[in-house]
Amino acid sequence: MTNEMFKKEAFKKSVKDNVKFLYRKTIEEATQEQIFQAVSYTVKDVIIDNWLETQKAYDEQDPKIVYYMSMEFLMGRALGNNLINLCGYGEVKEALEELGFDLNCIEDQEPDPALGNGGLGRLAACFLDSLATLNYAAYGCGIRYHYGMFKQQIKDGYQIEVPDNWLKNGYPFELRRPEYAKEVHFGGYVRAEYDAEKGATRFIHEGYQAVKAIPYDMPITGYDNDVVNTLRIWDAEPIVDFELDSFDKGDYKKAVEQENLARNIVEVLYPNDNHYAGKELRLKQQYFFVSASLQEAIAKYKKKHDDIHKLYEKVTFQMNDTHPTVAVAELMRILMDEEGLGWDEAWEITTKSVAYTNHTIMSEALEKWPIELFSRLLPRVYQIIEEINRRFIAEIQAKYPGNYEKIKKMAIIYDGQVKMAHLAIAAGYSVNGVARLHTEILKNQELRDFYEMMPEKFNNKTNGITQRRFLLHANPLLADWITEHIGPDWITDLSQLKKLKVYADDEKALQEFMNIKFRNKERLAKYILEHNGVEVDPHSIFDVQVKRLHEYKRQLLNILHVIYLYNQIKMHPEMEFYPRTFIFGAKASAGYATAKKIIKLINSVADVVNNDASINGKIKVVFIENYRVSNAEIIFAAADVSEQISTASKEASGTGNMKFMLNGAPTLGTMDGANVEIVEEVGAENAFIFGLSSDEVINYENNGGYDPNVIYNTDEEIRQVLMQLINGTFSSDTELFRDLYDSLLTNKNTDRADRYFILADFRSYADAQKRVEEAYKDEKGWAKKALLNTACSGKFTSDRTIQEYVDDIWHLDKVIVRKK
Ligand code: 26W
Repeated sequence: MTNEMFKKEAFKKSVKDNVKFLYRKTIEEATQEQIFQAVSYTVKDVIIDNWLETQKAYDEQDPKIVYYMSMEFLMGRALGNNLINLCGYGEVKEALEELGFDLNCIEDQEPDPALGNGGLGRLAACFLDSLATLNYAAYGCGIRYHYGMFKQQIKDGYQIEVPDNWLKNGYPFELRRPEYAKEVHFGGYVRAEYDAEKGATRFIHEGYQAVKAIPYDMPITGYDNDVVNTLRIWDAEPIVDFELDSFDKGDYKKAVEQENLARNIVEVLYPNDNHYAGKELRLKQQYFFVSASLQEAIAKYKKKHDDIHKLYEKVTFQMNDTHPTVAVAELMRILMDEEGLGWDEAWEITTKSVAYTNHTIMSEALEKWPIELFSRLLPRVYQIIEEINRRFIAEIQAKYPGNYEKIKKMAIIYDGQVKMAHLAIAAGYSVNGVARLHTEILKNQELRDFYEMMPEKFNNKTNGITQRRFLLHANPLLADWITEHIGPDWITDLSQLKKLKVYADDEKALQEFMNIKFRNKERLAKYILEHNGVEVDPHSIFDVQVKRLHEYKRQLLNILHVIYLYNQIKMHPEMEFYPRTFIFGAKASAGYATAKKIIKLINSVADVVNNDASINGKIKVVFIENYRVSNAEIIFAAADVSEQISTASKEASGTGNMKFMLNGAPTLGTMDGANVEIVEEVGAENAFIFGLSSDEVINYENNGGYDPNVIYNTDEEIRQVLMQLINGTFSSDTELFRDLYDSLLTNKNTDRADRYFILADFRSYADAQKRVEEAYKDEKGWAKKALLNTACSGKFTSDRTIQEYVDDIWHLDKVIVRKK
């Protein structure tokens, strides 16, 4: 696939010109970073034309628009992805070679825009890619954090967080749009005023602090269709620049406060994943981007339409988890206070415009704001939520007369807190989970009362990932091989991959497939040597667990099993053992002590195991520093085994599991999240499943947990592994891992022992690992499993997910931009 716009000679000239104009340098004098900037500007030129064309098409065709509201967009690098989607990657690579540059190295100059934590943020990025590729009008709405996800360094085995100053050199793929600035108000008080003419009370917000929201647009290119959608992220600026004379006016304090508010609000992404901390600044961030985005959406709608009552026919807002849920009340406020509608009209429009996706059932992730904080920061919005709550409770009472338990469980405001999930469900016209099992758990456990009261709102949308980034860009060798065998249609229709099934017994094809895997393993081995200084053997099994560090994801189970294997090899040196490289990558939230301790443990085990000559390099343990989107692409392509070992019921979906599968790595996992559907697609014989089921876990939880001490006392090998945490095997400080040891065996006031069923699942996990080894030794058998994983991964494209959102929730129209 080629693109006229990237004719080599014209491209080279444009890059040279950009280097000259931007840096007053010749190509020979420019640094790699400067070449990156120059190339990016050339690519942006191509994009701008399509961007304008897309805007024009939207103006003419007036499609319904989805606003995907998300605190996080984990975009990853844009240059390579844009070249892929513009079908210019090959030409540009060659053009740069002729200029003496390697496109891969140029791509490496780009900072990862990491405006997200993990799954939820990366999903938002995949969705934008699919929306543009499928010709739907969509805006991403978010925050232009000055500092994204921190960079992780490992020092002495410990995680160190380093600020991610991604805007340091200027980011070429963004466009500042000051002409669309909006004002957002915080604090102050609400004054009620009776309007005799209308016979109605008006509410006037006064004494507030104001912040100016300035949008920056990032282009989202569709694949080979000339569509360019927009990710609009908001930056904050003070309304009036700090003026000395305001001191005289007595406004000095306020001027300083307003300036500080603007400075702080978008400074940094909260690095918590699945953990609610209740920070005031976070609520400010939420309201800031939600208010600016809604104002913009309504202004845009009103340019073309004069009946605000029909807003929902042209506009829909998807709330990515509860983080933007204040949108419900803010939309009500705008419709009533600014558009002059009454409550009922405003409520009808709102409840036909907002929809909610739930991404987690971890109770510690639920957002519940203290009413003191909420009402002080957002007095008018709070007032509206109170009224929504009052009416919602009346509805509950009408449906369940006298049942006060229901009110206690379902009210939006209760126990001095505003419960954002309840607000999202009460107002949303759709509530969806992100994998079949997850949605069932929502309906039958977590949100049971809501499901009972309004079953029609609930639906499932199993997550997906974009094959453009995670196969076409990440794994060019495999992408080419697939295209040679089944043609290029898989790039926009991933179900085509099933055509590869005919090669499942074709020796030549299997051989080629595994050769590609081997070359990708060499590429990763090189990366690990360069970045970790550890040599790993690409002939060993690459067993990979990369994801955020969280107890429920059970990296601890993985590393305890490594210790167990190490003990086995030490005890029986003659035992047959297929060499294995255990690869980890994970960031821990800065304040999550247990997670950080697990990182230290992994690195401590790595130190001992990697340096023990007596095991002949049979096991290597590698912790890849600073796991992020850009190195993820290299890692997925090189994996033999995909570790998806969360405690069943805890992982809403997982999306890494899909990226591994797409790249031909069988899943070693529990029946959790989307693993269930992965196994359904690929067949149980091509996965390695173990552990308690979600029903069993939930059953234990509802009955006070289980007792891990029984296992500790009866299983000698497990006991040995646990003892090694506190006997100096992995640290001269025998107390270093005491907390981890205790967490597995001792009930605390707040927590049950082994909350995540690590000991309960240990034997079953070890057996599954044994099965992996046996299967891997059968070379042809393994190749077949690997190939079938790729062949059966079609369901897990975000194109399918997005089409389901469109069909069942958003009802968007396709827009054609390309006129050819
Ligand atoms: C308030 C703090 C906070 C921050 C982030 C709470 C919750 C979150 C996210 C919802 C956590 C998250 O990323 N969840 C993940 O979402 C993915 C996309 O749907 C799923 O694949 C993962 O299973 C889920 O953990």
